[in-house]
Amino acid sequence: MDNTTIKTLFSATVSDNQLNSIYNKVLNEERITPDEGIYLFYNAELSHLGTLANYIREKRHGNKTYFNKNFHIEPTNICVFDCKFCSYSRFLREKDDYDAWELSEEQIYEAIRNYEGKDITEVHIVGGVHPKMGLDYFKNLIENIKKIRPDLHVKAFTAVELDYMCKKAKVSYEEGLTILKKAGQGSLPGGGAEIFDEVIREQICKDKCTSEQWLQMHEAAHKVGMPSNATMLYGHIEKYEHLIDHMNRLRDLQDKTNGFNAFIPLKFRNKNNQMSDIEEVSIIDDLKVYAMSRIFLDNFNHIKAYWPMIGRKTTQLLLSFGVNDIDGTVDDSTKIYTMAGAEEQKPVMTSEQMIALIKQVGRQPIERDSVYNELKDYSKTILGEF
Ligand code: V47
Ligand code: SF4
Repeated sequence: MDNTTIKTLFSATVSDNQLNSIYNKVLNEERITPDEGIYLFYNAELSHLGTLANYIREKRHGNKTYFNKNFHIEPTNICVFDCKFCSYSRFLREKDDYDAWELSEEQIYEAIRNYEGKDITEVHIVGGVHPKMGLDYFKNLIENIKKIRPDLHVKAFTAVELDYMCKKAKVSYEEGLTILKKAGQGSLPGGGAEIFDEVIREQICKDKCTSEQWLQMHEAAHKVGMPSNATMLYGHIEKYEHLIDHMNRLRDLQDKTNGFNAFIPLKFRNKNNQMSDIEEVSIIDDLKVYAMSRIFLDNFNHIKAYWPMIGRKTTQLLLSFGVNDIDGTVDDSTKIYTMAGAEEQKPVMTSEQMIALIKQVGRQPIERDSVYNELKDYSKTILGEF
């Protein structure tokens, strides 16, 4: 639907003047304020949010839907921190637990070698914050990974891991990131952001880096030339006001640096963690949060649905609620969500399956690299041909 048709439809059917004026702002590509964002969250119908988010998505990207060919390495789930929502981490004293792990360097190199000859383009490395794995260790690790596979883009370490490494090594964020960049790191993933509101953060993850530090780390990364993503953990004890505050802090930083590639809302999963008494939110809330992020974050190019967490069917629906990126093939190489009870207990999709998932809902599958250069358009490919 074009802009004028949507405006006519809304003005004929929506009696709330405030809503109508916010809708018009969005359709005129004017930035909405945090108060207007909160108003939409509480008062707009889901179908209206979907229409607006889809309008923005199609204006920017048409039907294009990006994915990449990637896998994850999680060096350890031993972690010095104790985030209440985390189902995955184990303390050092629990090292002998059957589900605690610490990969050796050799095991990590072996994992890279296993992809020899395969057209994978990215390795995503994140894990627990292990007290013995520091900046030197990871610098060396990345250098060796790049020796084995120089073409692989290394997307690595959340701001939480980086903050710990830099503090331990007594270097500034910029110095630490420059060392890792020289070793071959290409970008940062968006994890560790959770919810920036300090009162909520205190309750769900009080001992790891602060919101301010998370934002400073990403600002420093953008300054040294490493792009990054940003996440938001929704669907637990936060309110809509906190989601808008979170996105507003990101929008402000993006105005300053333009270094964020994608925004990724992450749905809280409640299995096997200290917040298991909290019910997971419904799919209606999922659609709403994604649509609102497309509407509010006018300076983020890409909104990503991370399918291993949200599931394949919801990912397909989200392609009409603002999402234009569905992450990668993953190859069953991450445990963060399987341990937290996500539907995807074996997260692996072949590229054929990713293409089919995108095509089934009438979108155009485009393979991208880690910084969104387009590698291949699969819209004309007959499934089964490759
Ligand atoms: O920061 C942990 C989240 C994040 C749970 O940048 C949970 O491309 C829900 O950030 N329920 C790490 N979420 C993963 C991450 C990520 C994933 C995929 C792609 C990218 C990217 C980044 O996982 C953590 C935390 O917010 N998380 N436990 C849970 N129970
Ligand atoms: Fe550690 Fe990350 Fe889990 Fe927090 S979310 S306990 S920092 S592994």
